Amino acid sequence: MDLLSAIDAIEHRGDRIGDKDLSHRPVGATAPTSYPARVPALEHVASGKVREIYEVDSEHLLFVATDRISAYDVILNQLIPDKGKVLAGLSLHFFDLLDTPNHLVSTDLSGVDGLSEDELDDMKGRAMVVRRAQVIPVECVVRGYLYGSSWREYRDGGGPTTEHLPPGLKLADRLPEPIFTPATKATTGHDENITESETRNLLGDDLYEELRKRSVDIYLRASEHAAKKGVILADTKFEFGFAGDELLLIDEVLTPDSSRYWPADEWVPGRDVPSFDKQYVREWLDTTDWDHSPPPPDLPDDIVEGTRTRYVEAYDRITGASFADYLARAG
Ligand code: Q0Z
Repeated sequence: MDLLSAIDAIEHRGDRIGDKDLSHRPVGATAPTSYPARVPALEHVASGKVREIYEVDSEHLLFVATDRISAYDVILNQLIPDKGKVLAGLSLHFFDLLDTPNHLVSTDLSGVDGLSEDELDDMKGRAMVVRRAQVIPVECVVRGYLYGSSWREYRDGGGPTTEHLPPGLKLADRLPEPIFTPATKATTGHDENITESETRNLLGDDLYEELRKRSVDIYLRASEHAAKKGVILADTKFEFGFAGDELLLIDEVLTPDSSRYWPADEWVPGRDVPSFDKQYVREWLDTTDWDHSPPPPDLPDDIVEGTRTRYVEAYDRITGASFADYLARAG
């Protein structure tokens, strides 16, 4: 580890990411995509569990997907090599495919001043210059299948996400049509599902209708695309923002971190469905006696490698392209 990174690491030891207390985490290798991540030349704007945002100028941000991984809502101690590049590659694939107004400006970082060669090298394939938007404070969730928090609401007698659902559905059933089930970022760090009327009150009817229409339309197009590859897009979450009067799709799109992807041949209604990307690491974690509160156990090297392989397979399968080619093109 170089000296600057080491100093930076120590200075940021008390940092929190999202609402998680990460002070238990070792100050280890500190490439910009590891924890804690800082790019000294740029002002740091926000940290997510696995993403970082820096300021480029008043109208642009640098959006970086790190190799961090979370499981059971806890950030694990090990990085998954290339995971951030897989997620960035998937977002780029869908920005291109969907051709809907979005925040992407460029993956070429040569116009971002002050980045070192090491930082540029580390960010290749995982960073995007994006238009800075005013973020709409509602997570635009679309569900085509009954799972996760929506299943729990349904099973327990109903909740905000089940307002428009018929009776008699089973866990993981396909819904008669996709439903728009917005959520707000609660202060607990967990998203909180909100009803249609709560969302209309927050956004106004016009913006509500626009976001619902755009979100469901994107979900339908992406799920048709996934279905051709033998993949079910069970649900996904979009964020939107305004740049001037333009409504843009922002943030990551249709990545395994923002979506629930299932291998179609493993979908059995009435049963839990293994997630494409995280099932493998979860199954290893389940062999330990970890209670899902920090600190998590260290992942053995073979589990790190196996997890990386699954992310790369997810990229190849969902895009129909080759992650090796993506890396080669990214340089
Ligand atoms: C997205 C988030 C992350 C922490 C802010 N184009 C944009 N303009 C303005 N703000 C955002 C975006 Cl994408 C924005 N988030 C979510 C992402 C780390 C929080 F990488 N926060």
